[in-house]
Amino acid sequence: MEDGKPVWAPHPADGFQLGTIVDIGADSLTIEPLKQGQKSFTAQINQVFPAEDDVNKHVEDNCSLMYLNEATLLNNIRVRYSKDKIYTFVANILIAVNPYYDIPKLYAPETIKQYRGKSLGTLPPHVYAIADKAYRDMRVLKMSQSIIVSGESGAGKTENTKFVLRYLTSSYGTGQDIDERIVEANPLLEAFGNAKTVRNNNSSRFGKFVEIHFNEKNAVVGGFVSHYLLEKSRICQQSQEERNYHIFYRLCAGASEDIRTKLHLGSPDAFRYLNRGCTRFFANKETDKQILQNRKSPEYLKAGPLKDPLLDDQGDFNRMCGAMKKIGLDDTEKLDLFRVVAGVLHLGNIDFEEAGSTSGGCTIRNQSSQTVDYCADLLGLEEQDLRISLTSRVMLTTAGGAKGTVIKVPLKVEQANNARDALAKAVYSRLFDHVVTRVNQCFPFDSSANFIGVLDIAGFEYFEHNSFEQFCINYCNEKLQQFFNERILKEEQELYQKEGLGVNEVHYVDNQDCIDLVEAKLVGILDILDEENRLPQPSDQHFTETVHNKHRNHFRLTVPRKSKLQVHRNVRDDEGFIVRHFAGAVCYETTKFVEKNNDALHMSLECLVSESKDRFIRELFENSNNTKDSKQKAGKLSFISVGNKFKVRTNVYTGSSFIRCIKPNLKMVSHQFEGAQILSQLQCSGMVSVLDLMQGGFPSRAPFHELYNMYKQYMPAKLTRLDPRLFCKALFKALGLNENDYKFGLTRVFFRPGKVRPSDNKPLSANTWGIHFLRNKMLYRA
Ligand code: AOV
Ligand code: MG
Repeated sequence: MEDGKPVWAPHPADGFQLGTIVDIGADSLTIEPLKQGQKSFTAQINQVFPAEDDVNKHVEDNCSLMYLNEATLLNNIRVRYSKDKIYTFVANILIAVNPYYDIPKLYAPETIKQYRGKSLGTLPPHVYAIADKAYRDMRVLKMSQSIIVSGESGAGKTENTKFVLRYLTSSYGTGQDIDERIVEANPLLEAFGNAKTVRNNNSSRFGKFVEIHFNEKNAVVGGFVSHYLLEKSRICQQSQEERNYHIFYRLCAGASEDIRTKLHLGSPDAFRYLNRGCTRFFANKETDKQILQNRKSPEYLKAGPLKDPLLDDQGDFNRMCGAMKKIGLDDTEKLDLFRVVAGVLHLGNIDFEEAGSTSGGCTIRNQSSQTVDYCADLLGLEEQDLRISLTSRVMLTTAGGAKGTVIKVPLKVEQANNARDALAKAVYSRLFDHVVTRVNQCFPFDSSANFIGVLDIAGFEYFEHNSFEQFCINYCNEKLQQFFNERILKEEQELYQKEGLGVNEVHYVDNQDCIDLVEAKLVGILDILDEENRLPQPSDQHFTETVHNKHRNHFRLTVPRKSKLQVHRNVRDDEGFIVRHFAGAVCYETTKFVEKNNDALHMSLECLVSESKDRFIRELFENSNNTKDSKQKAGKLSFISVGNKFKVRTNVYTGSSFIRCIKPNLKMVSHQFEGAQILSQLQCSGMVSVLDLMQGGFPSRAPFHELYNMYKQYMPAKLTRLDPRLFCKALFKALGLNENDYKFGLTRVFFRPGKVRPSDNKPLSANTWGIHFLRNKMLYRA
């Protein structure tokens, strides 16, 4: 960086602004902004970056810029985004900015055709290019591949995942039902597993790994979906302005009269599980005002004041039914699903009040009596049994040495509320498991040679209040980040070493300590929580204290009060802890951690539903066969198995690709690029470390034998007798390439950033011509 040359300096809203250096201090610089009329300011040296000569220029592969740093990356993405070019490569990693509107033709069938069989880099960056690379790698290497899609909530993970699935099935399917079904399974999964949140109107509240399986001839034969961690707490309660799972509202809004009567459905606001915390009516919208005025209108009765103007529950219901039909669900099966959904809604309306007697127990409130009736009917239970099981629990006692005596303990109002909610969560989450299992039956396959898997899990989350759900999600992301670090950063350095390039090591933050903090045996937070659950009187407070005691001076863990983050000061030290994640510090409030880790039903309720008269309900509970171990299953074990599953999955392949999704603004609108916010996502996702690595390294490379094969026909016969490495040396000499721009490894040649130029309109010098020619002739990424 020199005086007078343009640089990128920090800007609070845009991330960076252009300026020139006017004075150089010990560790700070004085910058004069390029924009007229703005005052000079000082900035830390390490936060100021060299800018490209032409800041309006954009490139498809960020690595072909001259200066690789967070500022030029942000600028490149910004310029591209303003031209509707939402995809950008950083070497093999695809960055995808959510456009929040449908860009014409971007995903059209013609576009799918264009990308078929094309090497990465020959066409503009696209999610299809990544999908095709995965496919070609699978075919050539005869090895399964994974595509890992990550990013914040609302960044576009699920949409891009769907584009990958559609691309692969339509390009490499057999044109049979199966192809369509793999795509059509999504609306069904989303109806039961997605919900409106403050960050995304269609937020996935579960993680999924979708595998598309291929036969020996590399044609699609079937699919398989694994799911992780459905957010259960949402079933009973949602935060302000958020909703429960879509299916609840859609059923109320879209079901036929006949079904509505059968399931005793009314407007959504009649149900406790839907009417607390959800989006209230937006009375400023004319159409909604009209609906509201006519409270007897069919629209009002169906949608009620919880109607969300941004969502079309009725239309979505019809689309979901269409998808169900396409994947082969018949009417009986459909009704089975709806019956359970309605059963959960009615269950939520059951209320308790203190019993008059001295027993300390409770009874069901009078008004709820019809509700109990409906609920029992829909779930195939005896009404009387349901009443008893909700208000008392059966326990095995060891008192007085008489081991195994069964006693019935009355429940207090609060306990009965918890029992009811636990039952609702158990029923709904088993239903979701069933939906996934059923979906998997729609695209069965006998044998497969390889598969391409796409991982779409909730991105890193931090809210004003963060609870157990965020803790689990962020732990998952921590593991994902570690995998990314290892795969991209470690492997890259190892390659340089193996090829003998003598490049300095690039430092990146290893997050193993953070993962250990969560999952280590005995002292990890998950184990401490499990241990708390086993105590006779578990409490969130005691759990929190134990966590702090066991990790007094842990770099990754602090007490809220000591935190520099103002917002967390009001959380008492025994009410939470702060974890320093790779993507930033998050304060978790531990109220309900114990309860959320232990969704287990008490024994009486478990028995009740597993002996339901309704075959479907019975099967939901039979199949999972975890009656004995439900406590463990509901908490740590099922979660660890998520971690383990994930570990196994990602370790199997050597082939994996990454798509980093970026959310351009918090308002969820098109054409708005909030630079600072985007910059922080790029930093969080490890992209900035990748750039550091690339800037000091050699992001473009080509194996000698490939160059040899490509060029031998143009070369004198004498040269072609050389071994490929020597041949390339001779070739590069002949082309007059500058020796500082490339390095010869043992098996391939590496290029410095910015030295493999994409085609632009400038006339090329003899020097750049050589590399330019190389680029167009070959796949320059190994
Ligand atoms: P997410 O999966 O990353 O969030 P989604 O894939 O659901 O985010 O995207 C959120 C919304 O952004 C979608 O419903 C679309 O309206 C819009 N969108 C995303 N990608 C595109 C695109 N390529 N073209 C047009 N619109 C798009 V989450 O599951 O909440 O972690 O929790
Ligand atoms: Mg999603």
